[in-house]
Amino acid sequence: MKIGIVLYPTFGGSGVVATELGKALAEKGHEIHFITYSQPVRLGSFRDNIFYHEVVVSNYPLFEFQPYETELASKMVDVVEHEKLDLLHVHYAIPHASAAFMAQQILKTRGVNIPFITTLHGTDITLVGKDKSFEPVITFCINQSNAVTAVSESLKEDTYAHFDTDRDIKVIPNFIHNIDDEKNEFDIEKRRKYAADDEKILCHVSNFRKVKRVEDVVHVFNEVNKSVRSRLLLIGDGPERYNVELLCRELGTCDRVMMVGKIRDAAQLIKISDMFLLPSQTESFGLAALEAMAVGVPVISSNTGGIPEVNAHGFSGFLSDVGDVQDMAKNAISLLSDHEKLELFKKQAKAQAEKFCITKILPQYEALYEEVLSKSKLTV
Ligand code: GMT
Repeated sequence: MKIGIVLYPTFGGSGVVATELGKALAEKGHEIHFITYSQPVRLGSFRDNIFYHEVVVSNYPLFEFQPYETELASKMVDVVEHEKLDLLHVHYAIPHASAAFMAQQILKTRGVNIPFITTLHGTDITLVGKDKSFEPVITFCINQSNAVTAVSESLKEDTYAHFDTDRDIKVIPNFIHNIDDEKNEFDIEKRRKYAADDEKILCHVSNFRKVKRVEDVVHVFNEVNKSVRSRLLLIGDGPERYNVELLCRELGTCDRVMMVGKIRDAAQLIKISDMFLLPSQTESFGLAALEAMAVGVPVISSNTGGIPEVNAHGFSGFLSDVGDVQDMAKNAISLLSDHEKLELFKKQAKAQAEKFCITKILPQYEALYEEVLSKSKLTV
């Protein structure tokens, strides 16, 4: 199949999932065309069957806001027509699904029939619960997509709660492309750069937005460090970073907290950690937690949204109510202070992640593509 994948090229979960999906499809022989405004961060170096089409946004002085959606729709029209794509798969509804609908309508007037699939990722749905101004467009796009998928049962339910739609939404969970591949060998020398052998490492990866509650990460760490000598590894960057730095100064933990900023291959650093913290306010899936589990790192998380579908309480880690940093710290200490239990949870975390291996998920997307294509051929 020739598939156009529209995505955000950034470190955000939807972009990571879309890029890894494209890479896996390309490995199976499909021809993949990524369409977005800069090279996806997870794309890496050249690969067979993968093409990248950059959407260049004009900065004509009249525009106070650049018309990205229009440029994107135009690029989709061009790529579909000239690369003879079979279907479009757009990740994140805003504005990818509405741009895809526009491209589809334009192509119809040129005698080209192209179906599009929308994958809902989280904040494209949950954000709308707070900002109703998006609602008419998103409802329309959900109803007009040739198929809709959501990354968790929880997100599917949120979609029905926030939007006036009863259309079928297929849950296809996020996945892990390479479970603990050879690149990510445990590296004791690397670990020693961050912590002494008798110290534990707690880790958090995110875009440091409010929804991630990174300050809770610091509070949990502060409690843990009182009982178990530890270090905190913070990976990523975003609007809350400064507040987090202030909190560390206030608590006097700066010398034990390492903020490494945005890095491309976080798995190598996550792997030297003993525990991953994800105390989010809401999370449709929690890909960062799954990526930690895949390299054998247990997860202490909140029990919100789709996280309980990923992190199995008492098996791959522990779940607590949002904001209950005391409970999170208690669970963390119970694991970190018991060597055998920690080793068991590390193994179990990896076993839980294997349920989300790409080999189980890819066929679900391929089957959906086939179904959508055969339905769209019938309607021509
Ligand atoms: O909100 C983010 O952190 C970014 C966002 C995205 O689309 O890039 O993440 C959402 O999609 C991820 C991939 O499906 C999920 O793993 C995240 O849980 C989800 N974030 C939220 O729901 C807050």
